[in-house]
Amino acid sequence: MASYKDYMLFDKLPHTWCAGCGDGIVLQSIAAVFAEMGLDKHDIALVSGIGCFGRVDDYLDINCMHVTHGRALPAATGIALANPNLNVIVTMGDGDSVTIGGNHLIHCARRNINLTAIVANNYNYGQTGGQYSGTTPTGSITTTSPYGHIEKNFDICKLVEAAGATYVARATVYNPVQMRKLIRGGIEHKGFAIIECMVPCPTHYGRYNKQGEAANMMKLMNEQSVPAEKAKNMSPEELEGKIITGLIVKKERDDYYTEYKRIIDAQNIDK
Ligand SMILES: Cc1ncc(C[n+]2csc(CCOP(=O)(O)OP(=O)(O)O)c2C)c(N)n1
Ligand code: SF4
Repeated sequence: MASYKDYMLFDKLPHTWCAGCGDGIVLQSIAAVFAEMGLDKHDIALVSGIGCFGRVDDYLDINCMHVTHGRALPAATGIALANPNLNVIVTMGDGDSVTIGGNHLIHCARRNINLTAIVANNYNYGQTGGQYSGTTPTGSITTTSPYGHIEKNFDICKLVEAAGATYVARATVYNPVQMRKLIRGGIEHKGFAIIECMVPCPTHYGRYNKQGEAANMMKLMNEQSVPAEKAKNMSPEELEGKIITGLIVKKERDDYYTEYKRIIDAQNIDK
């Protein structure tokens, strides 16, 4: 039985993340799922964007590509279409995925590109000093909203569901067992899968919003969590400020490559 350690580059440690950062829990979860599934390293291609979470590829002993901020999804789309047999994983922060890269995200979901997007949502731009992003909750203090953020934040799962994603899930680092299960489900799913992983950034978001140390931030996340099944029977008012966790969407629809191949085959076009 493989171990998560088989997929890690331990000589690259110690990592660059701050003490208490949630990114390491997501990294370990990803490597553990590779091990659990017994994936051959050559069958995995991981594309990461820029940011604190974008550093996950530094510590993984698999094929990785580190691309520009907000552009991980188009790079991964190219890989998924060129070699449909690969397990294509994309790791992005909330800034990367739904702020600078939001356009790519909705079109990947709409097209149902066969890849697994893993988004570490820490409610801010961690690496550049804690500026607000598209997911920063209204009223939060960040370096660019010192009097409280006035904008309405994106709900990543609702956004991609509306755009056509066929697998949508969310977990917090308080519950890594659930996180692993959902990441595995995403990799096994054929089509666009996204797992939003809620992670604490104690250095910026936690500090500015007086949420205490990482352990406290994790406890808070757990208190705010509501299982997706239970949330179905709750009103929007009851769900205000809550984090809906678990599998939110899973449906079957041909992925982009399958649709494309069908047309090529039907018209007998020379490939
Ligand atoms: C095109 C471009 N714009 C801006 C930056 C500067 N930049 C680097 S990391 C980052 C924020 C990353 O935030 P997020 O994606 O949420 O990841 P986190 O650091 O929070 O994990 C920004 C704005 C950049 N590298 N490239
Ligand atoms: S700045 Fe925030 S997101 Fe970045 S490593 Fe530190 S705790 Fe993690």
